[in-house]
Amino acid sequence: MDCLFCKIIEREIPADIVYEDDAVLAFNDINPQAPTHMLIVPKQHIATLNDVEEGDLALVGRLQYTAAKLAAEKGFAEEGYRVVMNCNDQGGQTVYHIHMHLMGGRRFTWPAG
Ligand code: DGP
Repeated sequence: MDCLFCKIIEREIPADIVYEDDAVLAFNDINPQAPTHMLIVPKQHIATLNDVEEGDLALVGRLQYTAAKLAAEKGFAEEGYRVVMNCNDQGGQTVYHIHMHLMGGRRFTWPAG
């Protein structure tokens, strides 16, 4: 499968990996939008949020749980942070393997652009 994030998971493409367990991998975004900008991805290939099935719900929850743990490790859990999941073209998705952006270390504005 020609998927960039699957290749990072398989170590075929290098990335700055910050966390790994049996189900998820987290690595620094190549184009950071904040002092800390990580991507948390499931090891299972799921192309978009629209493809999440009922059996994947714990896995998707684990992305959020991992984001909160990493935010605490980075020291910005209390001051706050932003998590984002983009879906399809109009939602801003460019890599078709679901991922949670974890951004911290600056103030974010709303609404998002
Ligand atoms: P999205 O637009 O939501 O699909 O986010 C994709 C993110 O992936 C974007 O912020 C840039 C990041 N990205 C793209 N290619 C690479 C890569 O080769 N390595 C890393 N670490 N991040 C990448």
